[in-house]
Amino acid sequence: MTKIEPFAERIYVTRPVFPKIEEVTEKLQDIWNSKWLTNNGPQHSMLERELTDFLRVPYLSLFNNGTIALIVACQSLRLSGEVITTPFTFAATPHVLSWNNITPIFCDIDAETMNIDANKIESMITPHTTAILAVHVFGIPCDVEKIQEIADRYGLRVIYDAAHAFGVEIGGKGIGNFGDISMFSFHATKLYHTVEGGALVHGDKNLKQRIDLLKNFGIKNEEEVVMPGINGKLDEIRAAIGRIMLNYVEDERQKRIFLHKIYNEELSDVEGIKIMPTCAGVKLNYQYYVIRIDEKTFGRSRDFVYDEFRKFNVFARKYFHPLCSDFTCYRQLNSSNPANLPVANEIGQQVLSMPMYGGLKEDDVRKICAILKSFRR
Ligand code: T4K
Repeated sequence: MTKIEPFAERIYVTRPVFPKIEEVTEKLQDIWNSKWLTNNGPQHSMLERELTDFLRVPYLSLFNNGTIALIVACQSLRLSGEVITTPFTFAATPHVLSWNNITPIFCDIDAETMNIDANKIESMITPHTTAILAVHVFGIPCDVEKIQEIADRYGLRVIYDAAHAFGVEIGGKGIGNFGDISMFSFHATKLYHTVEGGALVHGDKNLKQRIDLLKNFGIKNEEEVVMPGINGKLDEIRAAIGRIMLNYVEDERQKRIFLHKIYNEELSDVEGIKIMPTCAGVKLNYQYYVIRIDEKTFGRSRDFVYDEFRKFNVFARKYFHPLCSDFTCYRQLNSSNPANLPVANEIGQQVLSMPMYGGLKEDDVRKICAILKSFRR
């Protein structure tokens, strides 16, 4: 077998999409002419309208990042007590509950979708439960129907952390139309970004008013401050970049669809590697490409692969390991007991997010897969 040489430069798990600098300069000139830098300026208003259309949702409020947006989502619904969520997510998800003085209750995940297991939610409900905070992890939709059915039966609110799910549609319906509120992250590492940024989407006009007050210190007018709000505002420069980036998102998605197919082609028959699930009736965004490595049948552990990849200049990531339930701030919770989370604990040891961004070439992906296959024993 021929020896595989390391990549000449580091291959990261992702790379942000950069717009043409001239387009940014042009928009900056508009901002300079307007003498308006932040606090609900014209770029902000236009981006809110454009994203409302793009995501096919009734109402949308922009934010300076997805985490502040989620904190405000909990405030806007006046959540308290306990909220049922997933341990298999980015740290921000349970942290927004803690910032609202709410106890996260970790529910196990589904072995296929890696999302909260809707069949296990009901057994975790107590008199203190006020909501379900589910995550469409890696852009794969949760079981939205079952979650809503449980929420309706118990009078619970539903918030979706849709940080990974920009542009995803279920049966032609924008994914932001499910639950009470959904949050999108527009961080630089996402398929669509505003450098840093995020949004809350929902179907209730009064809720939009409340959310918009909460993200602006609760200021109603110069004489009245009506609630203890925060500063969650997106500035004009990032809103303008967001407007430009809307023209890039479909092209980037198409490039990732192509790379996703190459990964599938190379890896679907490799014993011990599980590729991403497919979802009937769902328009996916192909933001991530995540594999699961079964040590028994692949002959090597995920951690071995992660370490060895680095020697070839491939910087894959263990999204999401450690589980949130293993963080020092959460592991004392009853629901964090690994016996309660067998699937999440198993998947947390197996997942690896592979490099995925439009700038990758077909040959790069084929080489990454060849390196991976060379590790097999
Ligand atoms: N909920 C969920 C489920 C989330 O995944 C996230 C964020 C949130 C909520 C919170 O939303 P935000 O408040 O962030 O809007 C990254 C992102 O920073 C984070 O937004 C994202 N999830 C998470 C999954 O990934 P890190 O700590 O892994 O990022 P970092 O800096 O290691 O970047 C990853 C790779 O990207 C680097 O190895 C190289 C490349 N990179 C990164 C940046 C920032 C670049 O090439 N250029 C860059 O500018 O969290």
